[in-house]
Amino acid sequence: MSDLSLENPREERYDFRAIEQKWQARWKEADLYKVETDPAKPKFYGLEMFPYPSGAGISVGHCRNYVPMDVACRLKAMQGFRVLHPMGWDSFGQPAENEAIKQKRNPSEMVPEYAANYKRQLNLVGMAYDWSREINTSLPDYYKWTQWIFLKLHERGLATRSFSTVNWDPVDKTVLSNDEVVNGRGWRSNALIEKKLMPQWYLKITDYAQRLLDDLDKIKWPDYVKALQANWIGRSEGAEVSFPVYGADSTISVFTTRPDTLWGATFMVLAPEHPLVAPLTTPEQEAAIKEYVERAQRMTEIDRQSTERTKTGVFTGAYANNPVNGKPIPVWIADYVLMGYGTGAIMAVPAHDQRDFEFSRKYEIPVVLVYKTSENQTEAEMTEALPTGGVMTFFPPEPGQASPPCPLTGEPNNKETVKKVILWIEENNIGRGIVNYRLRDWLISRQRYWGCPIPIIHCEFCGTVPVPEKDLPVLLPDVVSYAPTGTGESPLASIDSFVNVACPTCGKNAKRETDTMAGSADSSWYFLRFTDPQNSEAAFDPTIAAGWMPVDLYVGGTEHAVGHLLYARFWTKVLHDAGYIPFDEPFMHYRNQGMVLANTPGIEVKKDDSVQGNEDGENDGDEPIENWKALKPEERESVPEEELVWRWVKMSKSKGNVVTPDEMAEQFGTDSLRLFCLFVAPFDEVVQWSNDGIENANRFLRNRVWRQWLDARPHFVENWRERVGELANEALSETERKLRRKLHQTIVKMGEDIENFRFNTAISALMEFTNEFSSFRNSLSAEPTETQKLLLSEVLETLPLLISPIAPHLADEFWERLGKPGFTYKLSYPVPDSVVATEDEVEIVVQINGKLRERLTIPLGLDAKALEALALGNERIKNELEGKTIRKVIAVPDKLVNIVAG
Ligand code: ANZ
Ligand code: ZN
Repeated sequence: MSDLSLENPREERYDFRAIEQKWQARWKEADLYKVETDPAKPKFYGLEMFPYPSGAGISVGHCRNYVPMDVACRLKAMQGFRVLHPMGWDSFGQPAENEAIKQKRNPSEMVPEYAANYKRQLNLVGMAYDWSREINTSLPDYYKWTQWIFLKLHERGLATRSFSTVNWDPVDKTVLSNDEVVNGRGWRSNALIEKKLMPQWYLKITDYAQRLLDDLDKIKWPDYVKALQANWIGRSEGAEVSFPVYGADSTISVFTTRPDTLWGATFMVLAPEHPLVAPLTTPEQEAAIKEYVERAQRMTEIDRQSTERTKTGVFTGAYANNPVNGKPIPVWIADYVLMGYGTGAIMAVPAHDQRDFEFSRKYEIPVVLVYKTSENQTEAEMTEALPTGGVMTFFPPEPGQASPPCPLTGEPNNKETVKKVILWIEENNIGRGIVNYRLRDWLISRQRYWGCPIPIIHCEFCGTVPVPEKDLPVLLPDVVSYAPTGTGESPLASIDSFVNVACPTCGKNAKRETDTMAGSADSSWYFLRFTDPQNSEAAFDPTIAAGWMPVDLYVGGTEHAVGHLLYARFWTKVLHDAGYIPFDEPFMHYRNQGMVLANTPGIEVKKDDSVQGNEDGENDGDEPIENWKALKPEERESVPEEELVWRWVKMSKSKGNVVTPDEMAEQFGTDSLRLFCLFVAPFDEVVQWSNDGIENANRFLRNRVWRQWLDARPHFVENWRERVGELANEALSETERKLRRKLHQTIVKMGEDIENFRFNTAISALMEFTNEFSSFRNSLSAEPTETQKLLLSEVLETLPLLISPIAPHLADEFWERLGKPGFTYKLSYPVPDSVVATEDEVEIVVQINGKLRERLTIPLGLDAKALEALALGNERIKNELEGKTIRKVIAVPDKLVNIVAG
């Protein structure tokens, strides 16, 4: 039997279209992927970040995310786990609304249609979802419970409404939370973000800052994602110190990480938005201050904090009193101090803080060194601040100074000294040690239509009244115009029938809250709903949720590292504290998949035009590409070939470079598409998409799997399992033993690799096996022996189970062609025989003076003496050693022999 026969045209064609359609229909008919709830089985909950269904449908880029998880979950099911691997739609929020506005359609009509298309595509890709668990966040049966959780937060004092300066997106006409502002621009619109003062709902995630930080230790996430969260939470230890203002009844409180530098604080700076700015400003300074405040308002936070910019500021005319020495110091305002951090005011220490130093030089404010590197170091000679190094100088008490003199002369500039100073300022009532977090409260309200209504009623007499639970859900009304109003008010505010309501407490006329929740609210608990998706009495049954949660493996993009992943952890902790769930972390393991890039034609453009909007409504965390713009297919025709500039960029509709699974399934088959998605690169690496790759995957399945399996099929011995004893190592020839060993090694390797998300190496192992299978078949004569038939039978029956997670259609087709009933998904993953899988030979290397000279295949487990003899007896080595004296031989069993000679 030669390999040529593999190409024999008379053989049955690999008709993947027919096979895949047939099995998808049968799976559906049998409700094969219905979630098993048998509590006797161990559980596995695998979850992908659920998508917002866009009109574009899914691309092969999405498959890179969904297929691997599907494979892992299928394997788990075959390993005897009850598996929860659900899918649903994150359909409230800006992406859906913007798309609806663009299409001039109502999102409530559009979403189900797009979701149905996603579902069709996911089935086409062979995903093993239990669709009876599908959820859709924009349907009342879901958002009723989003509102219920909001009420729980409200009950616990974690949902509050306050006036504050918010990020205003002038294009999308809504406020954005901090994580939705990327480089000073809106995450969807790319517009420069402005600041606006508005009443807003906040969730007090800051109350959970420390736990969110500490509990990162409980979960197995990639280190860099944990680091991103830790940075975002931004814990810093320091002190709050109060500075009395001269001639006024107020004090300025500052947050400083360096209270040890108090003796060098020579001025203070308030953020331009600080509430004390107006009251402290003297009449002479009023005009200048006013102008500066207005200018600062128009700038982005990023620009304000840029270290490149020359520092600017204006003197308020007021002075404060440095509490450690009683000296008057001027109070300035400057835009490098932000209202949103600490107290919005700082004590400036030009000698030890670079920003303060630059500021002091520009405005000729004195510099006082707290730490000196030499006794005669002077402030005048400094060219930059001295943040580290030196020892603390002696500060003689000032006349009239209230506080005791500095007790820490001679101490080094380090953390220990900071701690001592904190103790000292606490003893002397100058300030207190505090921990400050960079994390801000979560701005949850949006002045947009397409979101979950906030279940609150404003009553003139009773204040803020939560909608009683029995009145949930507060239904999102139908509207004619749902586009943002641009006034900062939600479109809901113009619907009288929605707004006007009786107060649940006093019954008088009251008004509903018209803000809706940001989409991030919906996705902060959907993983809980999936455990009990049809519950109409509760968000979830606590026992059922506890039986599935936490999610064992979560996959998704890193663009959510500080948004969604943090919010979901927060809500989980709140629900835990409220007694609804026994666990307080939602996702035990988290992995993020690599992006899929497509080679994309574009043209060079001037810098300003190169900003890419996310027109397709995806939050893809995409950065603009400098000096280049993708061309859509229709735009391409007018551009001469030589002007096209090709770039590898993320596959997305806005770049006109999307490859759909539909085309790939039609052309090459779903099983090939799945195989390629897994094989192309390690899961977390960026992939350059190519149709050649999927064609190769198809060729592999056709030539190496389909043909070989079909060819061997006539030799299948029904009762081979009962006769497996005849396949013991001793009974087999060398070639036979090799095939069987490879088969069992492949079972081990594929199982381990899939579990560890090393899909590409799992597939390499499969490929190696099919090579071994091919050499074995080449060695057969026309009529195989009984033993060989048994061996072929083992392969024929094991291969479908091995490939079932990856190529489930082909697997079930093989299974049926063996005359066996049922589906491979319901069967057990093959159990490897460890004796059979053990190598009896190893390859070792022979080195002379550390250089590789020969490789030898030898029986496993030879001792050092025997190894040495083998190596020295080898012809090649003998030649190499001619005329040399052997000084030493080092032999490491099963690994190497090194000969030192000269
Ligand atoms: C005096 C000082 C002396 C400071 C010195 C630093 C070095 P982190 O570590 O990020 O928490 N700061 C406080 N609030 C601020 C605000 N709203 N806008 C801008 N800067 C602010 O940084 C804390 C330090 O940043 C604080 O410690 C304060 O300056 C400044 F040699 O106080 B420091
Ligand atoms: Zn009332």
